[in-house]
Amino acid sequence: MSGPKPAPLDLIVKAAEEEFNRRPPTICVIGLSGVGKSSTINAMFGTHKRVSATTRGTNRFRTDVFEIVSQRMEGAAIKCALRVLDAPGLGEDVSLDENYLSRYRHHLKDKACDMVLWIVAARNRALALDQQYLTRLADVLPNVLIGINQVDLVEPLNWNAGINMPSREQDKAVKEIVEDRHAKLSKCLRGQCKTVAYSALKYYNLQSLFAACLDVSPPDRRWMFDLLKSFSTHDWLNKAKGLSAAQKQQLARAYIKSDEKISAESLPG
Ligand SMILES: Nc1nc2c(ncn2[C@@H]2O[C@H](COP(=O)(O)OP(=O)(O)OP(=O)(O)O)[C@@H](O)[C@H]2O)c(=O)[nH]1
Ligand SMILES: [Mg+2]
Repeated sequence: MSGPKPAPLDLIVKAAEEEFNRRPPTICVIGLSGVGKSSTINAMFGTHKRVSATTRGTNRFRTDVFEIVSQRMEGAAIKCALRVLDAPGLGEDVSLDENYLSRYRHHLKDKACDMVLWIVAARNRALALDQQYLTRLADVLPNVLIGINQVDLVEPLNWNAGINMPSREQDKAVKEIVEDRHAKLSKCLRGQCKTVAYSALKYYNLQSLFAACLDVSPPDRRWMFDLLKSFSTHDWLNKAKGLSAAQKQQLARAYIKSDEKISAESLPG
């Protein structure tokens, strides 16, 4: 017995593009000022949101829609869209926080977001502000993931640039940080949540963050986020200063599964 005839590729592409137009996948990023919200979105999705090392990079509450041409599907490029809700970091100015919080609440309550990525900086151990904000938004935060960014800046600040990974000491510290932040932040939420440590700047562990984003997004929308992935193992390996081309290739092979193309048949019918 033969199954249904697979739809021709151009029909699948057309249907996918229509779905992106109708309701673009939407991610909301929240976190204190300068934790790397915009950098994280740029690293995962290849967008060009403004990043700043000094004063606020994102200068007002905004909903951006980015057009992204996905090359992830076998045999075809797809015109996709991504909606990002982003605000200048909370906690930057007490006179602005109430406004941002109520706007986040408004958007989240309307179920306009598929998922929320709550970002903290690995070196920040003063979590009271994040706890306060999480508690105030907890009832409208169903699909939330906690990201711990900037792990390259964890003490004793001896990032292993040769392999673009934390040093042994940093790795140990990062594990302690993940345990501590997870306990302190997840208790403010109403359900379970996952916590992932990474570095947007170094592309370190970005794949784990991305996979966790897929996990928390609604199952029927996961394929859309998956098509939007705009980084690969090479982005991480290319920043490893001490690896030979052969070593890079060997490592790339070990991680290649996560970079594999998506087949048209795996998209919903
Ligand atoms: N070392 C390091 N620096 C990072 C990382 N991610 C972001 N940064 C830096 O942190 C600074 C702030 O990054 P942004 O992405 O602008 O942070 P933001 O949270 O969007 O900031 P606001 O929009 O002002 O709230 C910039 O100088 C980035 O280059 C990281 O993983 N490691
Ligand atoms: Mg920003």
